[in-house]
Amino acid sequence: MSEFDIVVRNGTVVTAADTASCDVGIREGRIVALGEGLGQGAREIDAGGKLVLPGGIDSHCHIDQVSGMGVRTADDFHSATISAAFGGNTTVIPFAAQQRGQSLRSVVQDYHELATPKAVIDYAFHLIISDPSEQILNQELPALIHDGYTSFKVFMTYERMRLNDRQLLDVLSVARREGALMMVHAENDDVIAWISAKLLEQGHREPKFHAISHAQIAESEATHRAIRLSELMDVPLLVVHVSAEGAMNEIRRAQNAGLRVYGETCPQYLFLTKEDLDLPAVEGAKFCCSPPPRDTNSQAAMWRGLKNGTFQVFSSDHAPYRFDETGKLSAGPNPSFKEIANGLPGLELRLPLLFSEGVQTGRLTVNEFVALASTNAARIYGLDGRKGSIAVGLDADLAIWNPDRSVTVTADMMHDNAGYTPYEGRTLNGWPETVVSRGRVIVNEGEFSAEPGSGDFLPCEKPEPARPLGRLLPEVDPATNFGAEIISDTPLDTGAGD
Ligand code: DUC
Ligand code: ZN
Ligand code: ZN
Repeated sequence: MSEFDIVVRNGTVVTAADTASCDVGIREGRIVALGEGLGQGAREIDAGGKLVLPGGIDSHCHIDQVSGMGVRTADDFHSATISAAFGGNTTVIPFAAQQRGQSLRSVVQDYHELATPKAVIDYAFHLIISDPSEQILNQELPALIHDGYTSFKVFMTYERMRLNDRQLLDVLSVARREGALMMVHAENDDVIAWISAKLLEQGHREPKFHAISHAQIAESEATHRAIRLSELMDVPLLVVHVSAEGAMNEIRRAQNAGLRVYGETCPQYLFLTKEDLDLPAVEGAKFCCSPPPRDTNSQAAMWRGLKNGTFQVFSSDHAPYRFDETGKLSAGPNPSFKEIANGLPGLELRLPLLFSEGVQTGRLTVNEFVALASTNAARIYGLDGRKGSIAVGLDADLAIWNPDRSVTVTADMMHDNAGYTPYEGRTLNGWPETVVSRGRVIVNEGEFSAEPGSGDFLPCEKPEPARPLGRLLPEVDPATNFGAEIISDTPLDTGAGD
């Protein structure tokens, strides 16, 4: 009888910390041995000349979700997780997104019903909170955090989703009290609306004006404001999909001041620019996302932020819409830039793009790549007891990369439902050829094998303990009844009816 279910032999095993030539022994879905000359496996995988990396964790993707603009994304949990697997991922963290008026608990239930029968790799959920009523903040959200939904995204823009500053404070105070992590889409809604109105008044409708309306200053101002609000509450904050230097510098300054502010950027801000939105007819709609791609200086800044640690997370923000009446053109064949669903596909190419242009060019070490691809997200979102590294006891989630394989990207190769890729025609150097999810070889030689519904839900641990009260705020003053205690420990009165 074999000692292991699988042995991955002769590869170079890379974690965020170390690089070693050794074999990986897998039994019952977990890594049980690392070492030289391991005993026989029932299945042997020769990884000679290859890199054995932890499976990627794409911690920001929108799957089967109605977006901020009211359009459903193109993938279900089957197509999205297959696409993710082909891109070297073994975990995704999409959103259970609340529309106003909905119970968060029932939203979560709905997303489980979408994911359970279809997902082929493991998944957790972030929440999206668009309606922070007292019921949500005092009852549903604390209970859900307790049940393993320990991070949530809020929006400072989008008519249907945005929260005002007072609501952001309400939500932050729950994050503090319950030990959850708030992620923020930071763009100043009024700035975008004001510029958009001026552009439309002057007859400017084309997709390229999307990038102009989402001015960089709208992003840096909102990033600054979100950081200051989280500082007031002394809770961690993660600023998602940072696109430009101004916002990045706000994050860096906060980190230098000792605040627990994390940053995330995405492939579209490294590989695309606003010029991509300026295509004939409405072709530029394929590249409309928020924040928009900027310019080559911004791309260089994002690479710097990945290298110097300002960004801990590199995610896809996968939000695919077909280029037809179900998606990008749902408002008609000639929509104004305000009517184009925001978002791009990215689950499958996130890691090949970063590997090719990061590791192969020398911008990043392969260990830094692993940190950005997987390890940091596992730690930040409370999955590191199972995911994000290669170590005895962790789930056997591996991506075996051939650094010598070059692939020229075409839409036909993609496994998502977008029908196009923003990275068409690019040649990428290095490719994840074999993917192992909890000890199952799900991708090999371009073939896929895993049953719909074989992915597991992953409850997340609380990310990090709250710091003692009163560091930034005064202790409660009995005369005024004001202070840190008030903010964090009393049930909320959101002032509804004010
Ligand atoms: N912007 C978002 O906020 N989410 C999905 C995609 C996008 O462009
Ligand atoms: Zn967003
Ligand atoms: Zn998003």
